[in-house]
Parts: sequence; C-alpha cells; structure tokens
Amino acid sequence: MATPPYSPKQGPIPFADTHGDTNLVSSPEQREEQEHADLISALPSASAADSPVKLRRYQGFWLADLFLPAAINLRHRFEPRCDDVIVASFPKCGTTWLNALTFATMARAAYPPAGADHPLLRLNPHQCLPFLEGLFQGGREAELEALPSPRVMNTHMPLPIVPWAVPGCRVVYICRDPKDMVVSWWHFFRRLRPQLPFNSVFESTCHGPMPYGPVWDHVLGYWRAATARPDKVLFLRYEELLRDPAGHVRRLAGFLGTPFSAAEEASGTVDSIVKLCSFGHLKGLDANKIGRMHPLLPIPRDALFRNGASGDWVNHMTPEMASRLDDIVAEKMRGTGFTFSDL
Ligand code: PAP
Repeated sequence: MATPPYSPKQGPIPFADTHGDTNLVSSPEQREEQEHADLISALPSASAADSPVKLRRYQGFWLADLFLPAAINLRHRFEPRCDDVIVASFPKCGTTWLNALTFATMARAAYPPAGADHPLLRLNPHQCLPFLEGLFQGGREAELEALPSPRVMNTHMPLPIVPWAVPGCRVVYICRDPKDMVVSWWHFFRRLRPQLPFNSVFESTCHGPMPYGPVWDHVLGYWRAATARPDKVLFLRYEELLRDPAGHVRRLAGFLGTPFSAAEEASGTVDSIVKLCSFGHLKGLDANKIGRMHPLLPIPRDALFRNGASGDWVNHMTPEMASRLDDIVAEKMRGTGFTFSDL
C-alpha cells in the first residue's frame, strides 16, 4: 500500500485539469511492449469479429493486444491506496453515467453539484477520471501517483487484472442487461465503422472473443467480490439506477463513507447530483457534443449519449436472438446465484 509523498491537496480533482485530455488511450510505449513480449506472444490470440483488433487471452479474458502490457503492469505494479475508489464496468454498461455520479458525489465539497463552475459542465465524465489501462499502456503510472487522495479511477478491466482492488480499495461496479449492452456496443462502434453488422457484435457476445469478455465472467467476478465484501464492492445495475437514481446516489455516498448530511439533504444536494449527471443534461452540454473520444479512438463524444434507456434491444433483435442470448447467459450463470432477471 502506497504512503504519501503524493500531493496533500484533497482529491478527487478532474484528471483532465492536471494531465490533459490524453487519458483514454496513449501511444504504445516501446519499453513495456519489449518488457513483456515473450509472455504476450505465448498467450492465445484471436481476432474480434469484423474488427482489425487482435485479442489475446490473459487471466481468462480477451484483451486488445494494445492493452496487454498495460494489463500485466496494472496487475503487478499498481500501488493502491486504501482510500482509492475504482469505477469498474464492462464497456457500454453505464460507465459514463457512473463516472459522473461517483465524481460528483466524491467531489461535492470542492465542487457543489449545483455550482455554475462544476467540472462536469465543461468536461466529459471520462475526462474527470483517469482510465487505468490507458495510462498504464502509455507508461504513465507516475501521473496516478501524483494525484491527491482520495483518488477515483476508471477501468474496464476484469477483477483478475486488478486483484489488489478488493479488499485494497473500494470498487463501484455497474452491470447491464447484456442484450442492451450489445445494442449500445454496436451503435457506438458503428460510428467508426458504419458497415459493422449488428449480427457480428451479437455473435461475438454469444461466443466470443470480445474485448474484455466474456461479459458473464466479468460480471460474475465483481458480483462474487461484492457478495463476499459488500463493504468493499458496491454492485449496481444500470436498470435499477434508471428506476431510482436518487436512492442509488444515497447508497453510493454511504458506501463511499460520506453519507449526505441532514443539511445536504435539506438543500437538495442529492437531486442536484442526479440532475447534473442525468442523461438529458449531460447530452446537451458542449463537452459531450463536440469533439472525439481520442485521436486513437476517433468516435464522436456524442456517441456516449445515444438513448440512455433500457430495453432498446427489442428494436434490434428478433425474439429468437433475445432468447438465445438469455439462454446462454442463464447457462453461464447456472449455480452461481446471480441473475439478470430481476432487471
Ligand atoms: P463506455 O463503456 O464507452 O464508457 P458506457 O457509458 O458504459 O460506455 O455506455 C454508454 C451507454 O450509457 C449508452 O447507452 P445506449 O447506447 O443504450 O444509449 C448511453 O446512452 C448510456 N448513458 C450515458 N450517459 C448516461 C446517463 N447520464 N444516464 C443514463 N444512461 C447514460
């Protein structure tokens, strides 16, 4: 566990304010690629369907080749602090929303959520949190070290890649009905490759390989950790968050050890956070309408704010496709106690 000398200033601070907007993906760093070249080349490899991305299987998960050195270094080198907060998710399951809610909740003393100069009014939620694999991929771990505590960081990595997170840190995880995840994934990457067939994303989800997948193992790893250590892992569902955002913001604050005071309740802080981070509000801001994710991921930022609802899969899948995916998920989850069915 790391001890100061990091900056004594109170965290979290918006990451882009201190380290610029290059958090998502960095240029490959030769040193790290060489360092793990033997290990990486020995891993099973495959191509993601209809994608030039090469994947390798590491610790039971398919990861983009680009992120392999990062995954290895993240696993072995990261020095967690006991007050670190990790926002974790499988892609397209509510990351952007949870990043915004967690940042707004943790930083509410320095940045009142109804304030006119709140960072989320000028930054995309992803710019507020360092993206762990993006920084490690560029050999930029030192930037994490320099952040004041408490830090809040984001990752899509499955738990075996960040084994120090539980019980070393606090983790907030969000899952989503895989059917809606597939739809969201397709719409997102279609902005980069308009010809991407829906069916290829669907089949990759069903049978893999898929970046960060299999999705059920991703979910199950964090769910089991949450079951064993509910004080360390808060397991959320996108659909439940949609139904009761205020209730979940209260849960989140309590889990983080900073429940809302009576004065905060009376002044409407919870509602201000919910409103600040709501889909309709974020979608309308220039920070989320203008620009692209990153030069290496040139998808427009507005692609992160498409529909913001549950159940859109009915408009994309036949009933047969839906029940096929449901059956696969049920089979994978059999005997675990976990189900998506209470969505
Ligand atoms: P990421 O993994 O690339 O960060 P992520 O944020 O997890 O993406 O997923 C994007 C989905 O979250 C989109 O879903 P959709 O395609 O079904 O519409 C997006 O609309 C939704 N989303 C983003 N922000 C919010 C929000 N504030 N409230 C509700 N849903 C949101």
